[in-house]
Amino acid sequence: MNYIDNSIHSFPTDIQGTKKIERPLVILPTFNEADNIIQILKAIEVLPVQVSILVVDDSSPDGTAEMVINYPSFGKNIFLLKRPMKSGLGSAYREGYQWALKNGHDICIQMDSDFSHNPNDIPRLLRAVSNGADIAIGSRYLNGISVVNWPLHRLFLSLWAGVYTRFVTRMPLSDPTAGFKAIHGKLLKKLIKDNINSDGYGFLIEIKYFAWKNGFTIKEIPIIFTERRNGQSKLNFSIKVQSAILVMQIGLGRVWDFYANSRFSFIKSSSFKLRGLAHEKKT
Ligand SMILES: Nc1nc2c(ncn2[C@@H]2O[C@H](COP(=O)(O)OP(=O)(O)OP(=O)(O)O)[C@@H](O)[C@H]2O)c(=O)[nH]1
Ligand SMILES: [Mg+2]
Repeated sequence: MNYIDNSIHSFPTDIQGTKKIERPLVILPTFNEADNIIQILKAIEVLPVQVSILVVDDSSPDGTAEMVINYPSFGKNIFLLKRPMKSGLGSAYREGYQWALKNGHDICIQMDSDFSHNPNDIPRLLRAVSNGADIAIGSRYLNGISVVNWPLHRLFLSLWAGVYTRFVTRMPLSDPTAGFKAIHGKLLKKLIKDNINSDGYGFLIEIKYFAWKNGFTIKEIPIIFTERRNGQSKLNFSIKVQSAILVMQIGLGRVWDFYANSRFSFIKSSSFKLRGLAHEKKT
């Protein structure tokens, strides 16, 4: 892994009506986002809240990383974590979180780099965390359906994934597969410490389940989600299947916990760790 890691400057932040957040970091995972990356960097830079940006690029063949390096404010408030090969969205975020903690950021925003997530919603997510949430989730389905320009089959898939995930995990969220989030450093530290480790899109679900299971404060914020502006989706069949399997693993873990905690007290003390998910018992 090659860090292009210039020294970080501190960006005092003042979002109206909130406590001061010292150093928010926006993490932008990219794979072949050359048609979006400059526009999104610009859109984040002009926000009324000052943030640093970390692009986590998996050596995109279309030269996304080179465009970041050549961007005027690269090295001031914009940084690049370049990885040798395409390694999945979940692992991109995990490495982004590790980088954030190492560099003293106390809050992370995670968002797509294709304008499906509107940069203008960043201050609202930050405000929710500043006001006490450990994780603020940009929800597409909190006030009805707020999705623009998606083909019908894509919308049905997303709605079905939400119903399936809610049913299996029992998480009381309107949008359990959402990807737009702000996360407090306290939760980030625990995520890294407990080594949650799914690599793909399932990570977006796993992180919420982890927060919910461990009693962190979750707040959903309504957003409008728009079909990607340029470029191609990376969401393929195998990613969908992997995510469905991860949710099923969570469900099996819940069943195991239920029995371990009730009928089969002789296995009560055992700890059960699925690939990608550490189940903690509440004391
Ligand atoms: N670093 C890295 N980024 C990735 C990887 N896969 C996807 N991304 C990025 O993650 C974000 C979400 O991916 P998308 O392809 O937009 O997936 P999606 O938003 O679920 O699907 P669409 O709505 O169809 O665009 C985008 O910014 C991608 O460039 C990966 O393996 N590594
Ligand atoms: Mg997208």
